[in-house]
Amino acid sequence: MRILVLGGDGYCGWPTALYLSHKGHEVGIVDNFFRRLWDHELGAMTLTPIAPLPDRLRAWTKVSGKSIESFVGDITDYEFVGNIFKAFEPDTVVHFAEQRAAPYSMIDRQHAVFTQVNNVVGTLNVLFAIKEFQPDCHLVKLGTMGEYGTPNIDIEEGFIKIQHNGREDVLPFPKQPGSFYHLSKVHDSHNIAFCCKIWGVRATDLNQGVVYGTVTDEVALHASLVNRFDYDEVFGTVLNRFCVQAAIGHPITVYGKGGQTRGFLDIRDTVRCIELACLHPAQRGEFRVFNQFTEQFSVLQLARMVEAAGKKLGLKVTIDHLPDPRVEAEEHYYNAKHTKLADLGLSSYGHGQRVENEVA
Ligand code: NAD
Ligand code: USQ
Repeated sequence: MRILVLGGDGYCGWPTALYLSHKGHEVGIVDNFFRRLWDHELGAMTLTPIAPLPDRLRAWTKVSGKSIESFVGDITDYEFVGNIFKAFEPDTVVHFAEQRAAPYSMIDRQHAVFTQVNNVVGTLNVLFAIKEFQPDCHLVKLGTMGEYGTPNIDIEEGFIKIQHNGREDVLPFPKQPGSFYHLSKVHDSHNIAFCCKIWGVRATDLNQGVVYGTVTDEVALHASLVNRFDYDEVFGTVLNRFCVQAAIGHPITVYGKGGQTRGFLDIRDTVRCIELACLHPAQRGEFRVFNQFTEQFSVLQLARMVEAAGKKLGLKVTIDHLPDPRVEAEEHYYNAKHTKLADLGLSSYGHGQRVENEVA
């Protein structure tokens, strides 16, 4: 397949591009290096020293004998997006290219507006480019489990059967996102579903849980292929942060009671989920939603697991409960379905574990 990876210089996009290239697909990467710029803005840095994209691509060609084309530019610029579609003619577009940190989107008005404009306009441009230049192209879009929030009922994969006043319908699952970032994903989902309906676009919305880890088989092949690993309080996700805290002797920063429960997956599963979605495309006009995670943990359970793992390594790990800087339920019911990717053949690297929320 000819697969265009938007956001291919990022944490999930880079290992995905390499995995797809390794599997024999023709891969193109699109990125404008916003993510590297936000590090400068925040005074933060990936723990692993990532190489510039041209060096990464040269290293990949050297170790694999395969080449990945790159297109540097901003997907909120429609002319740029249109030109890439004309040049690359993708069968599939995998869209990672968004501002993805909830805390970044909550800094102030400017960051909230930036996040929503960047994410919503970028996705709209991709949808219009599919309609104008490549109507049969399958859009594989990264959404988030956080679109659903934490309702007091089981979370379905995208849709729920509802009976109301004696009538029945299958409707989009209610969305209760917890940040301007998560809201941008809800807006995207609505726009994508609408374009599937009116133009016959084929799309898969992958509601991904929190990703952990950094190494995949491909990024391990050469020092210049190393993936980014964020641990700062804005872009660092919870398990990655806890591991770094344990390693340096910093108390683990559990926000509030730690009963916040989320779906998680190993980065090696992210890349496999994406290929599965590409290989089994949605039908013309179909808007599919897959919940993309393999394990479910509360924040406190993660802290305890990291504490136990640290102990085995001879580290003295302590756990702190800090006031929660976010507005979120610290104790809640959580049971999210995630069978559709498994039905397509996903066998996970994770523990496949569903641990009940011990605080709740
Ligand atoms: P990331 O920030 O590391 O990568 C995103 C990439 O997109 C960056 O390289 C950035 O420069 C690029 N980008 C952003 N805006 C762009 C624009 N307007 N034009 C061109 N390039 C642009 O993020 P990530 O962790 O790799 O996440 C990728 C996607 O997966 C995001 O959509 C995110 O919401 C979703 N996701 C991530 C996680 C996670 O735990 N990391 C979990 C669930 C969903
Ligand atoms: N948390 C702590 N301590 C920390 C950091 C986080 O207790 O030091 C808690 C948060 O309060 C939250 C949970 O851990 O309850 C998860 O936070 P996170 O920063 O790891 O993840 P989140 O903000 O939800 O965002 C991340 C990605 C985002 C993706 C989302 C998937 O940054 O791109 O959409 O995970 S999901 O959580 O399923 O929405």
